[in-house]
Amino acid sequence: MPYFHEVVAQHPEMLRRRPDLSFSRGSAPGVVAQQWRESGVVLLREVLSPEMLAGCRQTFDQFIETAIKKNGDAQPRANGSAQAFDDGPGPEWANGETIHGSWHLPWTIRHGGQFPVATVLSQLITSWAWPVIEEICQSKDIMVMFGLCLGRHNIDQPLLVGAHQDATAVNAEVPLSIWIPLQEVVPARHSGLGFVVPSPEHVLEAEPNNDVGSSYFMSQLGNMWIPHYRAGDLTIHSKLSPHFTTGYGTMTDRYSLEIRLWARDDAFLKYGDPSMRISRLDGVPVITETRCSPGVRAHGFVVSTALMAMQTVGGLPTEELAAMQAVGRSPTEELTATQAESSLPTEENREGEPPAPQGLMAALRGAARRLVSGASR
Ligand SMILES: O=C(O)CCC(=O)C(=O)O
Ligand SMILES: [Fe+2]
Repeated sequence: MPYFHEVVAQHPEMLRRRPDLSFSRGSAPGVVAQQWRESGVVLLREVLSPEMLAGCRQTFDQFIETAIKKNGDAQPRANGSAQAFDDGPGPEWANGETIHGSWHLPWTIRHGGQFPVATVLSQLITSWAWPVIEEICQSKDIMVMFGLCLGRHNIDQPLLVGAHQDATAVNAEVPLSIWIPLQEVVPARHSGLGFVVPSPEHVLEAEPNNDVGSSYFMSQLGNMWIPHYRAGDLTIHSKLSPHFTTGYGTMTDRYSLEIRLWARDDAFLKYGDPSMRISRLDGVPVITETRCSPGVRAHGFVVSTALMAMQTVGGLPTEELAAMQAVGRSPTEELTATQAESSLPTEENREGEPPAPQGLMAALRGAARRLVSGASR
């Protein structure tokens, strides 16, 4: 079975630019969505700010150094008090990372009061990519399913060729994944992603480890695309798009996020704990609902993400955010739980709602109102 670096050296055409699959600000969302449907993957350029991503990468790296490798000097509670009620890293990392790195649920990746997934999502919903995502989902009412999202630290090891579809490797139902590197990803220098284009329209037969196998890979050499991502670029791949982690053996570090979301639909509610709902209010994307049941230890993250997103869309002044985060850091877990469980009073859910809780949702409501009056000015 061949290694990636050998196959890429023999077939450098895998690295060629694909202008037909690459889009930038100004691309019509309908055109991008159509290409995504036909090919299974699209690259969106210059979506996020490289400076913001560099900060997120640093936070992620500090989390790895202090909470996973445990060779930093951070104390267990140094992450911030309410957030300390959130789950810590999964038990599989008790002895540190593997030689390939590690992967983590979004609410466990935190350091110094920062959640990289919260920061990236806040900018994503105000970016030029958001209308594209809405067009792909064919809805302006989107649910981010946090339990299906991941953050990954990858160490570039030499890898044998292979590929998977998220329909088998992640979830048979969730139609897409958004892959966001927190840095530039240069093929042959950093581990990244590659895709088979166009995507088949069905689930491929896979081995028990979900890999579709090297013979499938070798049969598709003419259809391979390994993009060069600049910091700020992202790809969106469908659940049927065969794709692969590339590995060249350079040992460089790569940090990336996998965001899984779709139109809010009853079929997806089972994946909605914890989750965040983004809808449009007078044309502006706002957080209209958050969900995090008392037993789900992600409240600090959900509260932070919702507040940060509302601040980014312009509805929450900085002072109010600071005050709200102070409330969010209240030492009683129940308080944060109540706040995070409530939802903004949309027309459908206002009835039968308990009295408006003080705190998070009250602030989000105020923010939404301010946005609406601002928008109608
Ligand atoms: O980041 C990686 O190496 C794998 C990511 C992946 O398979 C995905 O986002 O679906
Ligand atoms: Fe995948």
